[in-house]
Amino acid sequence: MKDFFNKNLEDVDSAIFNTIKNETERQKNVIELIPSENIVSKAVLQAMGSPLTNKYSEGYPNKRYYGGNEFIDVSETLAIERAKQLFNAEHANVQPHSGASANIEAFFALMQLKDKIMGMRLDHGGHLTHGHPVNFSGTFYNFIHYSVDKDTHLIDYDEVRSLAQKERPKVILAGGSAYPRIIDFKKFKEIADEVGAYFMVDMAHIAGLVAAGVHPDPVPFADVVTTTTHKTLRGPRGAMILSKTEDRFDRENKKNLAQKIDFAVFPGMQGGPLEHVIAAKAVCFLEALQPEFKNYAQQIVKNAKALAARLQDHGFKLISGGTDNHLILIDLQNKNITGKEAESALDRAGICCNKNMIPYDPKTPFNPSGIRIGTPAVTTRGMKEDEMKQIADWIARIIADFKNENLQKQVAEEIKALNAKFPIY
Ligand code: DSN
Repeated sequence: MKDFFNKNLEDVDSAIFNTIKNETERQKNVIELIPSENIVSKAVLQAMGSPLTNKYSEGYPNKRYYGGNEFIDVSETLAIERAKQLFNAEHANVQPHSGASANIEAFFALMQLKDKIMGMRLDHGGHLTHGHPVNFSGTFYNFIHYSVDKDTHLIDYDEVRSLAQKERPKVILAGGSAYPRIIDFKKFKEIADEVGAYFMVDMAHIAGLVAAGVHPDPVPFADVVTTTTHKTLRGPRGAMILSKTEDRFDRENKKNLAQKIDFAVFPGMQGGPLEHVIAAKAVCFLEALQPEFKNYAQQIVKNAKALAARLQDHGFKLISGGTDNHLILIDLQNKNITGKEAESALDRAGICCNKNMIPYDPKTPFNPSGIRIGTPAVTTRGMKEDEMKQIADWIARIIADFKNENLQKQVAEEIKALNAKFPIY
């Protein structure tokens, strides 16, 4: 038995070994433009692939339901303290397994079943967990959705205000997964205050930009902020919840807001935390606290702007006319190709992106009119504005002739040559 545990993966399970090898090769060879993906450091990988996965540690540092947690407590405490330092937050819970879990837990802490909450429509840039009817959020809570303006594609804060005044929600939620522009969190907070609502932000997409100060910070304004840790923040797949300590609307309760959040995560929604991932989150936060991370996040935005500008030179229509952050939403209606066709043609050429609904899309989620691209992963590889122009040129060539498989193969080879200059792992 002892020998079994000391064998390498290659010798124990060649199928999984080869799959990991193939996937790593794929990541090396493609231009990764899915804006929610990134490439973690070796240090993050090492923390994730560690024996910390063996440990049960239900509870919180120094308040566990299992013994033997003296080292796990060190790691989780470091993750909490670094998260608080990075975002200047009063409270951090680093246990949520995913962004969806973090949102469930935040809702559970703030609301009763069927309470009213306002969020952005999914097809206007919101998120499935922001009240879509097929999701728990749309089933358990009474979601009211705000839209983006039909012409500018920007959040219409006047609409948000009048909807909030009419509906008097318990929570107003900002943030999303396909909104390419700055979100005015101060304005949202003013509206929340006017109607006596909690203000919650899901900053999953922009957390790295916020950490580096290249996107306005929601933390000073929001009661609760959820985020994943694996997008622009460039950490392991997982999430966390930041919050204020005090509950502005419930000072009589024995629990303050920070305690309500912790209680909603465990024992409310989750069991044993993934301590190997929490250790990797701690590493990610340490990396994000370094001055180099600021340069990285600035370059993400510069790259997105360069990519957007060159795509526009090629006649692409961009939702909202451009980008302020890491992502670009392309309206393909003038290119006679659907999002689905574009995604698979680009995929065959080695450019990964995802089909996406655009605001007021006449098509369906399975075959929408847009694609969503972004620059976090290519920026991690070290690519800059010149490479963004090259990528835009490839996208334009592929889309203009999307059935041409020879062209796709040729571009895939050109991409491999470029990627060889920007190695990962
Ligand atoms: N799946 C994530 C994204 O791609 O934006 C959001 O959950």
